[in-house]
Amino acid sequence: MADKIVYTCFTTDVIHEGHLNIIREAQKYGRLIVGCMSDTAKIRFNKFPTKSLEERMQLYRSLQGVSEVVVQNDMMYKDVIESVRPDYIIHGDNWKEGALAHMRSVVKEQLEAYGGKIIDVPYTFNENVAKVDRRINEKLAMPEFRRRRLRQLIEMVPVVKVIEAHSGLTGLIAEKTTVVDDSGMIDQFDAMWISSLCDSTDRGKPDIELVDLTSRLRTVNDIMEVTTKPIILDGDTGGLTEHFVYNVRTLERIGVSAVIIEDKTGLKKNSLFGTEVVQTQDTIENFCAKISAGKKAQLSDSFMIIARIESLILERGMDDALKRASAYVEAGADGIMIHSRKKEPDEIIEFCKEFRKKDKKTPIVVVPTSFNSVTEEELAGSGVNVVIYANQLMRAAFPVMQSAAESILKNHRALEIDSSLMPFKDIIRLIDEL
Ligand code: SPV
Ligand code: MG
Repeated sequence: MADKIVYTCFTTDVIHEGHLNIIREAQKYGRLIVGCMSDTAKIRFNKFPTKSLEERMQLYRSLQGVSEVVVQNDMMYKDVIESVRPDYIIHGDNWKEGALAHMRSVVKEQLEAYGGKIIDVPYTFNENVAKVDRRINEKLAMPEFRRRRLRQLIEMVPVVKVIEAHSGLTGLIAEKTTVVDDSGMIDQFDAMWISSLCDSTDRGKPDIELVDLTSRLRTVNDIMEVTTKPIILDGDTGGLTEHFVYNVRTLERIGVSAVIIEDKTGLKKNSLFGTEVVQTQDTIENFCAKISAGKKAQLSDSFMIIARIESLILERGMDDALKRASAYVEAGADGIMIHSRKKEPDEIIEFCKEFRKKDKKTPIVVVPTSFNSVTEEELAGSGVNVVIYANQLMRAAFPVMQSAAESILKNHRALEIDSSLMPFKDIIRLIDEL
């Protein structure tokens, strides 16, 4: 037994009874090596680090019964299985279900190739363990933590994936949805977009800056109450510069990570209408002044003001878009959003490549609603840092709600539609109770 190697991987920032139990059990089989999941891999599990990799390794090393700590970069254990060649991998039996079950089967196959074995120990679930998890989430939801998380993510992952949320419930979907993707990796969204289009539509109002910031903040607050992920607010035109400076302060104080403002003026219409409606682009000078004033008003280092360029939407050409991008960065913008309503991503890719020739660093944000065939990988390869799925949750919900209403009206009862509806007990599983 003494020469056998037992391996376990920890993704945690705080040790609780469950981890201690794993260590205790592991020692019955041999010498325990603990893997410390890297930040990038941990994020894909929806476990944003509150401690650095070094701090986590230090924490694991300090535990009695741990003989060595190594970094695990691959969530599917490939790197450590090759380097450590453990005789046993020990894990809580919670990995027999959900997205983790896939990971277990990949690990099992790799181990069995050379005669290694999995040890499943009953997952420790009690009030203390739940409290530790809750505390981590509460910490992550604090304004200081949440606000800086977007900048951290931009540094940590190849592309930050953002999904629209317009209510507490859609916030929970953004927060908790975890899948095994086509490449066999576990994945989740990194951040949330509070779209002016969806926030207005949810109130039955047009997307013309009619819903004021006070109302928008209600949505932000509803989402913040039940989530930890960073928030990017669609700030429309940013309004009057004299108002924008106050709004920057408000947003950073409550923990919003970024506001995106677009270079339009007058009555704003949604960009997806393009040139079918009258839309006026702001002058470079005015918009730069707005960006600079916002940056000057800002108190924290982490809040981002991202400048959105409407030149391609308004068919003003690539040169205008690129000229504006440089000017906005010069004025202090922390990022550039370039928008297009073309079906193909070509003009977006061209913009990114041209922009990156001169500017390697400033984050680029895109919203692939129309050019939706392009993959995150292709966009990242062209220099994009943040991809926003700006309205899909609302568009998914609306037709289903409408057909439920029609079915009840047609049949004068709810029986016919019931089999297409999610039982409420499944919906409320998303909702945490204290
Ligand atoms: C929004 O989601 O409100 C946006 C993105 O501004 S778009 O609708 O594509 O203009
Ligand atoms: Mg908008």
